[in-house]
Amino acid sequence: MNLRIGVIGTGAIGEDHIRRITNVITGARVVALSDLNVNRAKNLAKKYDVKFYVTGEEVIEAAEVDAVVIASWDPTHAQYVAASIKAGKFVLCEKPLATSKEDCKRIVEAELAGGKQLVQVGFMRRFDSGYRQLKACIESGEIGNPLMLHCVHRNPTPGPKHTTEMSIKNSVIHEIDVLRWLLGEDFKTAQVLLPKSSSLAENGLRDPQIVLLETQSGVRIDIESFVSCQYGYDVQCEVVGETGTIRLPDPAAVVMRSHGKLSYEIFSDWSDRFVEAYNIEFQQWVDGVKLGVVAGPTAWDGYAACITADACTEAREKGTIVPITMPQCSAFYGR
Ligand code: NAD
Ligand code: ISE
Repeated sequence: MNLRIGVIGTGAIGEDHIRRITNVITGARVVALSDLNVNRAKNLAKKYDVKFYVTGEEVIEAAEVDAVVIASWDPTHAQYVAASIKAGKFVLCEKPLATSKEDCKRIVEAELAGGKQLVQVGFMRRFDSGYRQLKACIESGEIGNPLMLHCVHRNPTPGPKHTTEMSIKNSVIHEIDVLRWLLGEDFKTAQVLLPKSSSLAENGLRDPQIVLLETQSGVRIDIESFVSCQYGYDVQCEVVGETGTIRLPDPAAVVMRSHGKLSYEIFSDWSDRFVEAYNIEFQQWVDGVKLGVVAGPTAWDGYAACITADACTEAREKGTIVPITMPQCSAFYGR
């Protein structure tokens, strides 16, 4: 039987997820949706023949909704995740789980109190085949222990309300999660360097930024965040180990020789670059929910990422290296 899904937030990725659930993956269908932008949401409800609700809470409480997808703006996530836990429904919340570690902590506590894991966070890079190959290679021991990671996360242009803080909490949070998963350890310090800002970064945005993280075992990581790089969507990750290095592959693309140049296309946004990862993420989420389990990044992972992102914000504001204190993870989350 199809899992009946309610979607909250039908902007860029919300619409993409509706299309994915309807046309790409199996075993689920969208039955309800909601968005502050009523006209857009009603049009989508009509297009996909699903019920429109005025509020996200109504979607969560609707009797015909088995599970919830949250794809509204970052600051709205915490309230909808909390409501989903209260309603006892499985929920896939786009990253970040919340915009502060305090909100994440409340979510973790509510889930623990309910005694059942219900929350998955949309850290879809864990499902990307390139990152999976990196993880398998690290775990095989082929390059020895990882010592340093050099990472790049570039977007052509930022969203209209993008802030200096969001470059980390909304964007670099992907690296924070996927590197924690890749290396299997938490971070112990954070520092943020602010190079000369691009003249194309508007409204006082500090862009690029360099995030420096140190893991508990001493691996050093540098992440360049550049949300107004203009030329394309570009995600890079190189792991330097004791006996070799490995690098995240670029997505397969046609190599062109033309007009005296050798070239291949660079994607322009995340929806193309990580399309396979989103598809796998959703298929595995649906399959897991049907078995009554969360098969991806948990609320604890969302909490750990937010603790690290908050430390980065503090480090940027203070201009210092900030220690990261990670609370003891409950056995409930399997660690
Ligand atoms: P968007 O602005 O295109 O869409 C967000 C939608 O949320 C808008 O239509 C807005 O009207 C709606 N909204 C805002 N507040 C709401 C509320 N209280 N209730 C219901 N709807 C509300 O943004 P987007 O790019 O689609 O991003 C949406 C979310 O997905 C963000 O949290 C973002 O961080 C995340 N995201 C994740 C990825 C990824 O790679 N995993 C990629 C893009 C976006
Ligand atoms: C966006 O919300 C995403 O999650 C994208 O993956 C990321 O590259 C972008 O910077 C964010 O704004």
